[in-house]
Amino acid sequence: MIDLHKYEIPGHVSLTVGQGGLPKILIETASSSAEVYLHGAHVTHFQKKGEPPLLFMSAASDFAAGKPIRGGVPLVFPWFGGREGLPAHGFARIESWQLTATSLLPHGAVCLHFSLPTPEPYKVEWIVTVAETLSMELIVTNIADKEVTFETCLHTYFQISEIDAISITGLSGANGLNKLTGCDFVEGVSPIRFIAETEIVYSNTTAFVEIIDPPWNRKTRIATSGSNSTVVWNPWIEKSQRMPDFGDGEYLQMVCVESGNIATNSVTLPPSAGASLKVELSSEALRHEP
Ligand code: TA6
Repeated sequence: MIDLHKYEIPGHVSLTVGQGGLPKILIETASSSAEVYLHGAHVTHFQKKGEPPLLFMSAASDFAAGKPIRGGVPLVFPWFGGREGLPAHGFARIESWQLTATSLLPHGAVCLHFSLPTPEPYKVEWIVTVAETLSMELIVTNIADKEVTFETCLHTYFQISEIDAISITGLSGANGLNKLTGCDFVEGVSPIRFIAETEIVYSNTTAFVEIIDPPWNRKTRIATSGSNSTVVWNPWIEKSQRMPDFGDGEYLQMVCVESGNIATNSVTLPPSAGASLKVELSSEALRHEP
């Protein structure tokens, strides 16, 4: 067992035992705090000082080998969705990752590097930077001698005041596929609001998306690079009741805005080539109170 304590940075990075006895990394900066489990290299918490948490975590989540954590930022790789006889959303989020480096950057940001001990054909690196914002980058390199095709997605769960109070902007004009009806459509100009179970995959879209949360006076921006797909998901009542690792009423306090490359935006890499998916989460007040 590698001695992980060598990666600690006093006052900024510490290692502890989290839920389910899983190793957890605590990060503190002048403006924020965060938590990352080695299980799935899963960011489970990010909160700016003086604000509610930015990420949602289910109180019913599993924290166990072989099971995904429900909330935070599940790392979806190398496929999105279900595969017969295989783990949904790929294996990356249920594998134990290696912490390979930690550093304190100028201006006080904390940077963590992880790698996924996968067999060929992939080399997979994950970089999490905690500051006033939360930046996450997934770098996949093809180390085989033939091309590979895969999907990636940061399946981010956002904490919100109330599902019927928020709206989502930034996807106007994007090509949407409603996964519940199977219908393709072009997103209109009005902000997206939620009145029922919602699962939409937007393709060929690189615009930043914002979650507008008036009761919390908060605007959360999801800015990306290397992402061509966005998924917007809320399970609503019935699906929430069917998920054992999710509270029946928790759909009221969360929304998923997921960034990556799925379906028609899957990634194909020739030998030795690499691809980067980067997401930066930031928040600001909607109204600057006098
Ligand atoms: O991103 C939406 C989705 O594909 C939904 O179909 C729902 O299954 C969600 O992901 C959560 O998937 P999970 O495997 O984490 O339960």
